[in-house]
Amino acid sequence: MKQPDIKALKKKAVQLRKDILTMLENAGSGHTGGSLSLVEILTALYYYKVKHNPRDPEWKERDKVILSKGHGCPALYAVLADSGYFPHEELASLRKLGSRLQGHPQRGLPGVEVSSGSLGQGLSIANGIAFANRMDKIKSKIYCILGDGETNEGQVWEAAMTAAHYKLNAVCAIVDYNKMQIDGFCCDVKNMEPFSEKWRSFGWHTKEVDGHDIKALIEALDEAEKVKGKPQAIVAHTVKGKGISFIENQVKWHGIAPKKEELEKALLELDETLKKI
Ligand SMILES: Cc1ncc(C[n+]2csc(CCOP(=O)(O)OP(=O)(O)O)c2C)c(N)n1
Ligand SMILES: [Mg+2]
Repeated sequence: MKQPDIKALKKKAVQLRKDILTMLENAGSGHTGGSLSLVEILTALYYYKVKHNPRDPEWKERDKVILSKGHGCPALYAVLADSGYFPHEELASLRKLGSRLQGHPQRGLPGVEVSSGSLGQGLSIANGIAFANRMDKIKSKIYCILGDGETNEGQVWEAAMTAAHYKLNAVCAIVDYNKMQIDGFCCDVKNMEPFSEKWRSFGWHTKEVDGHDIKALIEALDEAEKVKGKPQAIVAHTVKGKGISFIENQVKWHGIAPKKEELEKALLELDETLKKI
């Protein structure tokens, strides 16, 4: 197994946060908090774990990442552009009329595996792909990223039962467990605790990690890949709005974009973070 350069990946995460905030400010709308909480999860996936080829996005043997919490797509777009799926300049077209980079991901943009945004559906789609791959004897891993609020959706738990029943060990769910959703804290809206125990009792191999610790995420992903006969859930403890002091843990930052002065302030903070890596 290749050795990850954790320092380089941490720097990458800072650059991705800059791209995310810049494109959101330019769009004038979008989901800031839930994009920033995703960054290390996507970094560990795309720059370490996922078997993919940006020059051949439809390569049959590729692993697939499904962003079930589709509103976090600015983070996905930043990673896909940086990986070479489309030109970096295209990030400036986020949420513009006729753009391939809509407010929720759409098939048609290279690297987007599934159109998403209507919460609760991604895991069922992951199961379907895993089933099809099993029939076609294609060895590929299907990663499905869910929001914690998203798991209020009953369909998630139907899919969780299905994946365990059919022993879909190609499926790995990663929950961006930032403890918040659109209207407030998850524990107030609909408490999902004990959360990891739920996944475990549904028959999943379950691991909790610090979702901003790239090394811990990588270890959890490596562990998940070795599991036989069970789907795997990685419950990644994250902070909504991670990385920017005045955005972290603020409900109001769920669905708004930074204004020009806020962007400038945020970019300065990220420069400081970069110096400390
Ligand atoms: C089926 C459905 N219902 C409602 C919404 C509106 N919505 C968008 S984001 C969101 C909150 C999701 O919370 P969470 O999954 O925790 O996302 P995060 O905290 O990562 O932003 C809601 C209710 C939606 N996109 N789809
Ligand atoms: Mg959340």
